[in-house]
Parts: sequence; structure tokens; C-alpha cells
Amino acid sequence: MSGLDIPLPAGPKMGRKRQGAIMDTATLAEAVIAGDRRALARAITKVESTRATDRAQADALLEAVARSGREAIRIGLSGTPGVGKSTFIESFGLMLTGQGLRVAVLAVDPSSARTGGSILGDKTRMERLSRDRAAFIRPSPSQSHLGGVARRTREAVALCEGAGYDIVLIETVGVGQSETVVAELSDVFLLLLAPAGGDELQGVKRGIMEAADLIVVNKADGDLKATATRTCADYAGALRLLRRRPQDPADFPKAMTVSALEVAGLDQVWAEITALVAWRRAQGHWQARRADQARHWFHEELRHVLLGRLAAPEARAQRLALAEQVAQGQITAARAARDLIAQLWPEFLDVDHPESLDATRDSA
Ligand SMILES: Nc1nc2c(ncn2[C@@H]2O[C@H](COP(=O)(O)OP(=O)(O)O)[C@@H](O)[C@H]2O)c(=O)[nH]1
Ligand SMILES: [Mg+2]
Repeated sequence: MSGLDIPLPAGPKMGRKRQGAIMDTATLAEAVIAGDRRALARAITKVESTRATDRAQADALLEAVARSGREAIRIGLSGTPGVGKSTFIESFGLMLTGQGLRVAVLAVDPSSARTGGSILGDKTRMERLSRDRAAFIRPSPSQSHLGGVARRTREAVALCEGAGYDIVLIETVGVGQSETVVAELSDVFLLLLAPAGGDELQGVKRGIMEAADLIVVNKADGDLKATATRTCADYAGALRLLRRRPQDPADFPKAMTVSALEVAGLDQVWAEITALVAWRRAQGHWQARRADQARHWFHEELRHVLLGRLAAPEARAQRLALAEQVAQGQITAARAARDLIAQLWPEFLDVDHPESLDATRDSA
């Protein structure tokens, strides 16, 4: 992990009271809101913890920080490895801090548990940004499962927001599901693409195209410039074929070209983002989207808590015993499932329950 943002025992400048576990939740929340980077890092570690005692503190912390009422622009950024995400974040982040804005960078990358993290692996490409006092860079939480990573990243985003960061960039490696997850974490979703032949357009899944607010074709420089321009036109055409979304002004979603390496076109990207954000705020879409996301994540938490209950040691023993009986044909799978649920939650079977939890279907 980076030496910069890691919660270490308090340094010499910190008073005794603020050290280690002695620092209580309210004090930690105050320090986060006051912009103390160490406190922010510790708060994020707290929400990433899987211990039940930490969870209660994390919830108190998040509620306290939310009362700051601060709101950042949350920008999701997705793209396949090598497309230039790290280079883009470095250039774009520095451009923003150069304008006096504070920028936090987080990652949703379930594979980081194995590889050491997309952000950390690319530290050299974000060297200047990681040294910038107006920037805060945090690697992906070390959980191997995308859902877990995303739930904790969402809370880290909220903490960065409470700490006064104006922009929170949430990076994910574009390898399938994670893009849709990042769209649920962000106000604006950027899909970064590389210049390519027309047939590669097929390679971008429709769901990802539909989630994108801006398609940014990177590497529009040198020999690649002409190809990038053509690729951009192809995607602009593809975007026009998609069903219009109510949360978009007439000319969105858009495709554009940039060069992260040569820092070209990034100011236009920022101008498009701020225009989109202003429009969505004025139309009420901004708050509606955040409210929808909150509902979505509530359902995700619920699912997680219920499944977690089934994984707890007592439940596990019962579950394995029942699985054996099912395996030997002594009892049906459905009866075994209902028996287990009835033991854990006696009232549960009195009500009809749908096949699955579905946030969109349940919401008003
Ligand atoms: N020509 C050119 N190369 C770029 C640009 N942005 C990134 N690259 C190069 O593409 C490679 C992958 O970049 P990186 O930022 O690590 O991509 P990531 O895997 O998506 O984070 C590196 O060799 C970069 O130098 C760009 O705008 N133009
Ligand atoms: Mg990278």
C-alpha cells in the first residue's frame, strides 16, 4: 500500500488522545470533515473492515460525515487495461487541482487483492498527482468479490465527499460487470476507449454503452490521431442509435477525443461534465439519481446481510447437515431451504416472498 494514505499510528504531531483506537468516532468524523488526510484514510479503513464492531462505528462515522452536507461530483471512469486510465487520471487530476479543486481517486477493482491494485500498480503513472496535496489517492479495498469492493468503495466516496473533495474519481478496469457497478456509484460515467478499427466497436457491450455519459477516445495524438478521430465518429454514431434517456440533455451522451499523454482535450471533457451536471441539477435528475442509487445500495446491503447470516458458523453447520440430507434424497431441496430459514427466522415463512430482491421493481 502507498505510504501516503495509509492509516499508521499517530505521528509525533498528534496528541495522545488522537492516537490509535483511543480516537473515538465523533472525533474521527470531525477530523475527516476538517480535511485531515490521515483521519480520512483511517475512516476508509474503518468502513472497509469486516469486523462487526468496526461496522457499527463505520455507520456512525458515515452518518456524522453526511451531516456536513457536502457534495462532490462523482465521476466513474472505466476502460480496459492499457487504454490509459492511469495516465488520464494523472493529467485530468492535475488539471483540476491546478484550478484549485480537490480531487480524490478511488478504485473498484476486485482483482487488486491479487495484483496489488490497479492504482498502486500504476503509481508511476500517477506520480505527480499522488504527491499533490490537493489530491487523495486510495487503492481498492482488498476484497476478492466485486460486490464487497463496490459497497465499501461507495462508503469511501461518501467519506471523501465529507472531507471536502470537489471531485471523486472512481476507476474500474473494464472487464465486464464492474462498469455497471461503477455507474451505480457515480454521477457521471466516462468510458475510456482506445483508437481502433471499426470492428472493435462490437467489442463494447451494449449495457456499458448505455451507461456511459461520455465516451472518451484516448491517445488522439501522433500516428493514432486519425484513427482516434474515426473511432470517435463511429461511437458517436453508435450512441445516436441508443434509446434516449430522460436524464440527458439533447446532445448527450457524447463521444470525444483526448490525449491524456499530451494533455489535450481534457479541458473539454471537464466542460462537458460541468455542463451535464448543471443541467441534471436544474432538472432534478441529479438528486433523483442519487436517491435511486441509495435505494439500490440499501437492497445490496440487505442481500449481503441475509447471505452473511447464512454463512455464520451456526447456520453453516445446519446448512451443511441439511445439504447432506438433500444429497441422500431424504428431503427435497426446497423443503431443506425452508426448514433452515424457518429455524433462523421463525416468522419469515408466514409471508409470501418474491424470487429475488429487485430494487428497481420495489421502488416507487
Ligand atoms: N500515445 C498515447 N499513449 C498513451 C496515452 N495515454 C496513455 N498512454 C499509454 O498507454 C499505456 C497504458 O497507459 P495506462 O495509463 O497505464 O493505462 P491503464 O491500464 O488504462 O491505466 C502507457 O504506455 C501509456 O503511456 C495517450 O494519450 N497517448
Ligand atoms: Mg491503470
